[in-house]
Amino acid sequence: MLRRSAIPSETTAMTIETLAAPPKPTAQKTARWTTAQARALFELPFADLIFRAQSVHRAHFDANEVQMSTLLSIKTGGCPEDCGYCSQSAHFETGLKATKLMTVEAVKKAAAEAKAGGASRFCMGAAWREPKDRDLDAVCDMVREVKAMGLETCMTLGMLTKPQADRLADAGLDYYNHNIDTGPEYYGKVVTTRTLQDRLDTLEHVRDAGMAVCCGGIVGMGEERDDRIGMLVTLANLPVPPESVPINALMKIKGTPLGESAAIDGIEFARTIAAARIMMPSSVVRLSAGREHMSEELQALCFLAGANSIFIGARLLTTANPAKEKDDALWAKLGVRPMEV
Ligand code: SAM
Ligand code: DTB
Ligand code: SF4
Repeated sequence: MLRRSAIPSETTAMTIETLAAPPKPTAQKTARWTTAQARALFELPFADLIFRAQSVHRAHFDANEVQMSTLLSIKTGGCPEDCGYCSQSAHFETGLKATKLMTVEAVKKAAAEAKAGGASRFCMGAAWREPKDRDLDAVCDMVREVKAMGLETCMTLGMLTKPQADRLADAGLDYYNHNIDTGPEYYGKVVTTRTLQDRLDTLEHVRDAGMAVCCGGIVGMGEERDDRIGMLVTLANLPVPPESVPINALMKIKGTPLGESAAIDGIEFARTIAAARIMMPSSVVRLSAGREHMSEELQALCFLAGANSIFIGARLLTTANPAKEKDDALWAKLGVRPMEV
């Protein structure tokens, strides 16, 4: 039984149906979720948490539909940032070869393959602290070309100024991904070269430019449950919650400071997904990096917990993702259908 005092005040004594009411579409200054309220979700008996997450999920989405995106690293490695989980940081010896920005033609070819593989969105990532203005011309061409192929577009290029966000929006970019990575208390243990506030500033520029926000983080970096709670509370209390919330399970990279972190327990991972679903009812919650190391059963549990977005294709940015045949067999077993755009 959910402790009444632990439920957000405006939802106290409400039924599951009314709890699932969508958040206000306009910016909201007051916090939607307190830490105590979020912690109470994590502390629910598992069956109650999953039931509540499923109820919220079904009130907002077709529970058998999953949004499918494919990732491409358009500029790999040599990054000046020191994100302690990342294969692409120049601060660590990870054995990764740095590359230049891909050509628009090569990106178009990869996007065509992604579309043929069943993706409805193509996400392009660059190992930059922030894009240089001179790189934006090429990047905007990529957006226009990929969009013309009938795919939704997403980019993750690091921090953006407002004029850069405007240029990407004008080129037709649908989503911008920029993660907060972890909760405010653990943040300094993960990255020192940019602050959480820097990231929030970029998110504001993206939002103000009119693009949809994709923002989430990573679990399994040695953080405590309270840090996962802090991350979800920060996301849910953004002026407008992100349309897309990727929850990444750390892909451990040899040579990085966080590369030896203990893997997160599967039930705790599913709890994190369920809490994200309940706290951001109309957002798409992405079961992001880490599926390669998850059993079919854990992935199914995450879908039951309200995850409704994934990356398909055998590669993420620099690490592996399940092969198409393996994924297709799982979708057939679960009756999962791709979400229409
Ligand atoms: N360089 C840009 C930036 O960091 O803003 C964009 C690319 S970066 C690789 C995008 C996100 O991928 C990171 O913010 C992080 O949340 C996630 N990520 C990176 N390496 C990861 C790993 N080893 N395991 C899980 N997620 C990872
Ligand atoms: C996100 O949250 N996860 C994706 C995407 N946004 C750009 C990246 C995952 C990267 C996993 C590690 C790698 O392949 O290098
Ligand atoms: Fe660079 Fe992005 Fe990797 Fe951080 S996560 S080191 S910013 S590529």
